[in-house]
Amino acid sequence: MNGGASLPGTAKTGPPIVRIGEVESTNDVARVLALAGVPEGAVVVARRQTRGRGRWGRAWAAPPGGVWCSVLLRPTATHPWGLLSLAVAVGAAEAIEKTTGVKTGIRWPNDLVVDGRKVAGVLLEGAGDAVIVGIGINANVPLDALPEDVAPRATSLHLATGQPVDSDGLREAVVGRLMHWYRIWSAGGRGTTEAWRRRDVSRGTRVTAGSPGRTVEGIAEGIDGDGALLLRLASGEIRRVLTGDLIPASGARGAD
Ligand code: BT5
Repeated sequence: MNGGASLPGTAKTGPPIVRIGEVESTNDVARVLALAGVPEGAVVVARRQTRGRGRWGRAWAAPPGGVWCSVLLRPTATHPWGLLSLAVAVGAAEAIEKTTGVKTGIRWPNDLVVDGRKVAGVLLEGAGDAVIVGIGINANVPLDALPEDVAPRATSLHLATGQPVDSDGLREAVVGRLMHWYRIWSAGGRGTTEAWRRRDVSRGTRVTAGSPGRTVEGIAEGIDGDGALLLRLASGEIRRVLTGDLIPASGARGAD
């Protein structure tokens, strides 16, 4: 199962787990592994990232105390990635709940939210035929270690539970649930949108959706069967938004 890969810090059997102290981004390391032919299921985990990234080239703050990891997948199915990214968010939310007991919601498409604040994010990137799933969770990250503009909208599991979180246990649970939902996605994704909808924290709230420079405002009405956001515009028209973000509309309360 190891595909002959001989990497420092890897497990003896099964896909490797590569542990790194400090790295720019675990997704970059996973990408190198992917292009080198390392098998599906390999995990890269870092204590700290110096150039963690989110979507659209945004920065992801990743000081010590978080779960910063990337999982290498080699999908053979051709189902939309959008659905896979929703499935990953569901899996991560389940793992957080199972490990810490903290009720975790999802803000479209895949922000994980606790008490209205972002606790984790998911980033899917292609690497040849492989897909790298990057997951970042503020497990024990002190909020004052986050940039000033991020901290007020963020939280940590330590803060939510009042006690330190077992980061390794959490990461193992996240990878376990991720692989579970990945298998479901590979088999057609049945049940994914339903599981996602049960965690939807934005439904019924006024939001701005879309990608940078192309936004539209309306009331979030959940997602359709493909995982697209359904937005009710002022005109009453329902607009499908396939990719992008969701932010509370100006003047509106945070999506909690
Ligand atoms: C995400 O992007 O939420 C995806 C984050 C993925 C991070 C993981 S860590 C392991 C792997 N390696 C990487 O380099 N990345 C992945 P997006 O939806 O674009 O959200 C980015 C926004 O979240 C930023 O613009 C900030 O507003 C906010 N943010 C940044 N760091 C944060 C943090 N630690 N906690 C909460 N919010 C944060």
